[in-house]
Amino acid sequence: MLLFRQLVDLESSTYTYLLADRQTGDAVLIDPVFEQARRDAALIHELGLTLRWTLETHVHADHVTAAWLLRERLGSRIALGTRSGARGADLYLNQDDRLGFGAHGLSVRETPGHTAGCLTYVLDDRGRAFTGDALLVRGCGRTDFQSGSASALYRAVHRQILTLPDDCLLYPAHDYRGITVTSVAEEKALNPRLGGNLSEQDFVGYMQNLGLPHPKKIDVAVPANLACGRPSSGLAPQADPDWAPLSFSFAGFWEIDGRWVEEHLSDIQVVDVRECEEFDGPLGHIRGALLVPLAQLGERATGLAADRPIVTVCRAGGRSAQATVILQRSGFGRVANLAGGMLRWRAQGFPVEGGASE
Ligand SMILES: N[C@@H](CCC(=O)N[C@@H](CS)C(=O)NCC(=O)O)C(=O)O
Ligand SMILES: [Fe+2]
Repeated sequence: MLLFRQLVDLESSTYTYLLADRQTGDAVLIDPVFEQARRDAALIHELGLTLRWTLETHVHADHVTAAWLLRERLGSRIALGTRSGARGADLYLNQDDRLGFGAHGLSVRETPGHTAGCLTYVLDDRGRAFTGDALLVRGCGRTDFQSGSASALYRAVHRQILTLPDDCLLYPAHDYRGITVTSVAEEKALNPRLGGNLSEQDFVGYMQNLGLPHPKKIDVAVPANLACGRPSSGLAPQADPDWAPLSFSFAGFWEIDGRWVEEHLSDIQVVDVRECEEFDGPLGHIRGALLVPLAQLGERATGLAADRPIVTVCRAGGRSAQATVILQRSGFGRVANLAGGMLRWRAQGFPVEGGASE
């Protein structure tokens, strides 16, 4: 069974695709975005997957890839087109190469024109293809920089993409209106630049008159992507909090596990956001925890010490996750949620004050 997720970076309108074999857990990520490395790593971790490869459809001009960051973080390998001109990848891909993940695989079609090194990745069953910026939904990538060529793009799209089965779903690298997917049949009939009866000459004329401004980040993005997204001057990854071994959840919260909390109780403030009767109820509470029911946290936050990190706790870790948001809004930088709340704390055998014995 295939696992498939379409992720978006709203800043650059870039789509990132996660594909994995549900049985083996082997995963690949197409076109990950630098600023989303933490999010993508969290999703991969939470789904129990192993990231084998990051694949680039091309050297992007508008955002930096997360390929290098993910290789550092997760040990994935980097693959992209031989003709991309990028250095530092683990594998350079050419027409008809196949990259497997578990029982699935993606085959490579060279689709130059937006850039010379653009690739389209086609799933084994030809039910889905990832077209990068060669073919967008009712559009296509521009051809006015990075060795672009409108003639080359016209031919590549017609020979390599529109020859796929009519019901093959096409997933682009960008959509600036939030449209997520199209199909070969639709684009063959309805693409206003490349579909219907439009000729190569019609297309070239169209592309010469797009009149688009250059992408805002082109001067940073292209050099960085030619090094597979390796940080350099002017390009630093978001720093992770270093006051404790926190993990970031795909839901967007920083979490901490019970063992570390138990060992560092005297260095932190534990803020329990349950109701009074729960705090004194059968689950008990953590030694030294300060009771501030969630509804009062906003107004009482100013009374918390600013010199010690805060760990929030509740019954199961839900309300306390929201508590981290409230505290961050109130200006606290070092805040984390106790994953699993008192239920997990007790299940792990950590001590409580009050409460009923098991
Ligand atoms: N406003 C965007 C422009 C992005 C852009 O030019 N995107 C390229 C793909 S890298 C493109 O081909 N766009 C096609 C279009 O906008 O029609 C930015 O500054 O990043
Ligand atoms: Fe592009």
